[in-house]
Amino acid sequence: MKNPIEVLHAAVRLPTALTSATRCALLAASCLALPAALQAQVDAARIGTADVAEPHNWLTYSGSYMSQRYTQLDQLTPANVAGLELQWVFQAQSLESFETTPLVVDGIMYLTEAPDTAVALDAVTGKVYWRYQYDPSQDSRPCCGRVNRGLAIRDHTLFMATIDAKLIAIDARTGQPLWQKTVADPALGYAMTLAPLIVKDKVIIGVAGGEYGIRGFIAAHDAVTGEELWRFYTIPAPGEPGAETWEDGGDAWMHGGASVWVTGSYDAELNLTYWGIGNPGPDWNPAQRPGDNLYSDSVVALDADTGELKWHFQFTPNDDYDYDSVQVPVLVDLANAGAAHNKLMLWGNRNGFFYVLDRVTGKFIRGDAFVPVNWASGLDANGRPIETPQGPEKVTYPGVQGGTNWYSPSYSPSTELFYVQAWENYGSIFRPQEVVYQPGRNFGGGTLAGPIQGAANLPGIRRGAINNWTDAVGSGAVIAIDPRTAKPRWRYETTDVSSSGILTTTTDLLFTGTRDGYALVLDARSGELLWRASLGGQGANGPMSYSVNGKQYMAIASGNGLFVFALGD
Ligand SMILES: [Ca+2]
Ligand SMILES: [Ca+2]
Repeated sequence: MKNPIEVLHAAVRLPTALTSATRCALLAASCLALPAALQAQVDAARIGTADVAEPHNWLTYSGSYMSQRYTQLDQLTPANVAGLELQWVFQAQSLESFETTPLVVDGIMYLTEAPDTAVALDAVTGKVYWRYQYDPSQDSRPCCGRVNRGLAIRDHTLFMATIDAKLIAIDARTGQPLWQKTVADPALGYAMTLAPLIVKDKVIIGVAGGEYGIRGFIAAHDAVTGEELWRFYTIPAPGEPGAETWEDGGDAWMHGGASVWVTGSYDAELNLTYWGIGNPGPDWNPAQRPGDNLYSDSVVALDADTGELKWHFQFTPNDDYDYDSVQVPVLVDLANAGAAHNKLMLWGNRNGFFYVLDRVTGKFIRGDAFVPVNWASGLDANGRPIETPQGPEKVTYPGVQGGTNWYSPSYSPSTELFYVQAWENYGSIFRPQEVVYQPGRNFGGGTLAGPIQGAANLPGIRRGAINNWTDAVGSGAVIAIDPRTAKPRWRYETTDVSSSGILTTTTDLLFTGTRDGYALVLDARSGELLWRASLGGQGANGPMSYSVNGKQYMAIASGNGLFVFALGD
């Protein structure tokens, strides 16, 4: 067997005169080496077909460009899933929120831990090959934790978007940084928390900071040089189409938020990349920004080569409630579902409504509430909400964290159902206040209250070690929705709301996590509980599946650990 240190040295071409110890120190990483498996190149074509051609790998954040979080791996079935056994655990060194979806390429797993550390592991044993820790600027000021949701890979390069708004390229074989580019100024509230999306020769990213009066954008960088190739501002400047939806006539558009903090999707045939856009700012005081505030709370379809806008659909015009529409655009090909063709987009929105859109044109096909909603009585024929504002000191449903949020839903082409983690019967009282824009300062424009005196007040997306949640402030459910009707097919109630994503399989399993520490497997057709394990920490990532040497694994986060399961030998 080859000495792993020698393999690693060959890869990075360190001067041979250095001692092994010096070499290890220079690498600022563990001295274990990656096996040769990574020599195979990951290109966009491979990402585009991975879900079908190589389901043993997980090459992009949502598992495929369609973002269905659905795997063709079929070793785990309803009949045997009760035999799952823990294989290994990765314990993050960071105690900040652990929201990464790992990538797996030919037996190597790549993940991130907060704030901006990339790690390469053996996907069979959990052994760490290398760690690359980037220390972000103290200027960074994320609203909601120093989160990182994962990496992108192209060729031998990993891409990480940092909390201080840098894009960093890392050599996947060694963990060595190759280049870094400043994307925006963290002192002004810009941050990045998403996993980048590779489309052809480009790395596509977006900026968070919707609570700090930023002007959001999506940008494509050259994957080799890091140079910015195009930038799409999510708020039009005066004179551009859509600028008329910022009716104040002043500078509201310059600080109007519309951030981008969850990874988009891509349709190679249309060459369109789809991204969900966050709330307008100030979050809770719409009186300071009259008009529909495009493209906040919208999905945009951009030409992947140029960044040109092809269409948009706005879910929540002139949002009062911080209903970021950053959810992953789930692309499905489904016949007889209301379009002249099969190309649809499904969306479980933070505003409490589920939508079916035509992804060629952006046209609304159907939609319905999937949780109790009172800010609107329904959707009109064009999908625009019929608003029913509740007024001062009244409870608005869903509350500020929404009917769902950033965590990934799933679609199964096998069951033809869409699955979403929902927060039900959960409300907030919104108290708007005038706020003056100050660079880098919070621009929320109001305060919030929970409706239940003495109960756990307005949960953050994260929580501490003790779970004091009660049903009085809302409950959670996994809901399966039929896209042909927009109606629920089944619900699986949980004792707490959840911030976990969902994975489905071709064998009709559904994997998810809960905030009270369980990993769950449900029957994707019926919602019946098939297996669960108490892992002791909040689930806040997207479970994913891969296989190595014919053995299927399922990885799910709980607390600050990644737990990897497979059938016992
Ligand atoms: Ca409004
Ligand atoms: Ca927000």
